[in-house]
Amino acid sequence: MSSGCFVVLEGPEGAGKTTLLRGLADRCRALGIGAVMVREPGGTPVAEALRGELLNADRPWTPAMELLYMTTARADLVTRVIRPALAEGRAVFSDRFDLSTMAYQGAGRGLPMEHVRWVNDAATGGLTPDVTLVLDLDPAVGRERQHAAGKGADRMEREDATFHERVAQAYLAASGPGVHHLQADASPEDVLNAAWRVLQRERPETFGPTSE
Ligand code: T5A
Repeated sequence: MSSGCFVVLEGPEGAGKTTLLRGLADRCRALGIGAVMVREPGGTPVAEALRGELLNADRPWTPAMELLYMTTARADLVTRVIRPALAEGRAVFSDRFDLSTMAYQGAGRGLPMEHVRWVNDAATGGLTPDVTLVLDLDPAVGRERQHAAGKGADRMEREDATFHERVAQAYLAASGPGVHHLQADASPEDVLNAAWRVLQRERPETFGPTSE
């Protein structure tokens, strides 16, 4: 049986990850590609409960607690949902994963990157995405989009502009195997088409050959 394909969508607040995830889900459905969509933190009953606490603006989390709870939620999601789906040969799309922890708890909170990497590795058992699509967008534009959509600010979104600038810089600097940057100020349809071209180039056996 094939080992599936693990795709992660990343980027600052309001960059369009959820919108892209929906577009990818529709396209997979239309093409008969078996796909599982998850979000982080979340995706299991335990992880969704942790999400509620982590994003609750009234909770006094320390950076270390935040790191440990984010990765606890990830450990549950990886064990119960992501690994089993990949073992069935499915495509798994996750709205955020390990790069979020590097960007928010590492660059944003200033925790030592080696601690962030170690804890993440312990949580995932070394699972890494096959493809990471980073949506590049000025964080101020992302915030405007969230305000325009009427989204209330959660605990992370209440952090000041310099925090979100550090997060955005970490995303801009992200590189490595399977990491691709997409211009997120394009229309949702153009972002979806650009993402799909990357997936076809990276995994033609799952997403079909590119027509380029
Ligand atoms: N976090 C998470 C950590 O600190 N560490 C971690 O390890 C992890 C996993 C999660 C929070 O947790 C933190 C990061 C986050 O602060 P969240 O709500 O899931 O919170 O994350 P957000 O990024 O805040 O989610 P949003 O839904 O606000 O942003 P999205 O998903 O990037 O954007 P989306 O698709 O909802 O779009 C926002 C608005 O923009 C419009 C949409 O219609 C919507 O109104 N839009 C566009 N407009 C113009 N052009 C486009 N191309 C557009 N695409 C979408």
